[in-house]
Amino acid sequence: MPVARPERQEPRVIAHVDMDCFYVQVEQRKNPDLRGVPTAVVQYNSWKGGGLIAVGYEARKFGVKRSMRGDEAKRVCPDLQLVQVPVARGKADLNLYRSAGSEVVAILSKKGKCERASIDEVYLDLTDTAKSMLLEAPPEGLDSIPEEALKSHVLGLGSDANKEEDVRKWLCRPDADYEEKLLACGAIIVAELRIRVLHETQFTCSAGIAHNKMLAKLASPMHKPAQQTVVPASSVPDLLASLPVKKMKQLGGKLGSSLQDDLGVNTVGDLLKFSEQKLQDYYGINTGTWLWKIARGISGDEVEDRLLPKSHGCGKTFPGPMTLKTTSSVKHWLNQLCEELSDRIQSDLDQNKRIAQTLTLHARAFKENDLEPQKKFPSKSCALRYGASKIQEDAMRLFESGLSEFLNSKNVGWGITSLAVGASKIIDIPNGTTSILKYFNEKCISSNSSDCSDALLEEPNHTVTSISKRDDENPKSRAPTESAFHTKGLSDKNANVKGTILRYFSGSSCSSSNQSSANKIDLEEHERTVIASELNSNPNPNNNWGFNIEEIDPSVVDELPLEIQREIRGWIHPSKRINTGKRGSTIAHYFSPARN
Ligand code: TTP
Repeated sequence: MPVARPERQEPRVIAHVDMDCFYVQVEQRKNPDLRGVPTAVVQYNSWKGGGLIAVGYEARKFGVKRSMRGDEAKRVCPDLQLVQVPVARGKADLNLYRSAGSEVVAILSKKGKCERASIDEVYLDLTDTAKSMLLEAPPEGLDSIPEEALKSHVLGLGSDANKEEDVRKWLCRPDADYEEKLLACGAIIVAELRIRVLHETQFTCSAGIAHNKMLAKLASPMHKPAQQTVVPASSVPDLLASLPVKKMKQLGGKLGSSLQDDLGVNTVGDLLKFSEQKLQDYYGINTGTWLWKIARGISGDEVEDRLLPKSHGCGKTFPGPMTLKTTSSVKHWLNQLCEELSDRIQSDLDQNKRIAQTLTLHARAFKENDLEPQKKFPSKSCALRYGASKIQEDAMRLFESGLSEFLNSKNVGWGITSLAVGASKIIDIPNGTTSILKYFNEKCISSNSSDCSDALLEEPNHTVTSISKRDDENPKSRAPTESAFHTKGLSDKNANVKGTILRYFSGSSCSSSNQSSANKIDLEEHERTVIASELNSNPNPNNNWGFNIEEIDPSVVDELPLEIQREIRGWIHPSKRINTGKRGSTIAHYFSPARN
């Protein structure tokens, strides 16, 4: 359920930039012969000419729509050029589009805090840039206003023959209040950015410029392609009065339906009839307040400083005759999807030092003689283990668990029309974080870094237990895996944990030393999580780790941070044990921040 965030008192200038028919533009840049020609990008399969996923604006004029299949689109527009999405592992390979999106993000992010919201959408917080402009070069003092800015659509300004002149006057009003002056600066900055994007990438984009993310996002598609729309505060009531609730982000689903069915609210403006108290009575305090605020165009959501995606996902649909009807066909396709997911999270790890923690499986399914057709295939998640084979294994188990729930354990025929796997809860690996492994990296370095990191990254979150774990089939990765990370649900916990830490203390699990620094950091991060989880679950205060202290090589202890040395020496010589209860002095405390 949506939650209202506190708004900032200071006015903000936020832009939402959305690329126009993005995949089509990428294909047109690749093949300039397609420019100006009706074009659509199709995810090809033999069923009715494949599904359209992007439609160029020239093709839209002929009535071609994304919901069409290739054959139907060709009937509507015989000259339509259908370009196939690149294929890898039997499914769409979107890398070309992803990196094209990154080119744009690189340009936009130079002007303000930038949040990459999807493959082709970005939020920008331009408040500081707009403030500087207002101080140093306010619009009314400029010799000329960029033409692109003059073409802006300013809501509430009306549209007549003198539109550009009206926009110029609006941008340069000396009597406007500070908030609106900032917005005018924002409009000029965005116009310049869009020109830059076009020059440097050959892509056009559209934008909404407003005082918050919600309004900017509503405005960006209002005038497409290659245009921008500005939302002055005074235009907000009119904008929302006629906006269907379902068009509002977060109101497309059940909440929006409930507003329509239970309260008779059809437009966002209709919400104004209800007091905050009334909305809270219906939907709870948080959501009630959120609804009350969006009805007034108020939203405190901040632009996050994030140039990288929040999650990774890959999916494939199996329409019509392609429907998957056997476990082995599902396994085949899940393996393809998981391989791609694994490649992507691995390169995120290598390039950006980020770890994904949760694996999720989604599917669309039907069953024979269905008496409850509204019942959906349940999405399932578990802790993500790195390494393609482990992801494949876990995804298959998630599928089996979801299928059994979906079928209610009945033995009936079923079909899968779509499969997707996702990696989420992505966290940065803090650079320079002190952790035990930092002190052991030199001793614990695999000769095959990917094997070692695979094993060590195996189970980032022990609390997720929806899937029982088996040892990996790869014997190379099994060695550190089986003892190090199977800490839950095993009877001989000591023996198990002993393997975890003593391997590093004795330096026996790995050898040689050519692992990349990225992988070293991965080891640290993961080990910290594992150790913290062990610490929290072990009740013995004298030996939190639950292994035989006598087996620790004292020379290794010397290399630890002082506070940890003291704690370990306290276990080895309990009589001399210092008080480690003080905040910040225990290993548990030492590692706990990373768990969050
Ligand atoms: P959108 O931004 O939704 O659409 P678009 O850029 O094609 O067109 P518009 O100018 O109307 O914004 O999607 C961005 C890209 O994401 C799109 O080019 C193709 C891809 N996409 C899919 O693959 N499947 C989908 O269902 C949607 C909606 C988009």
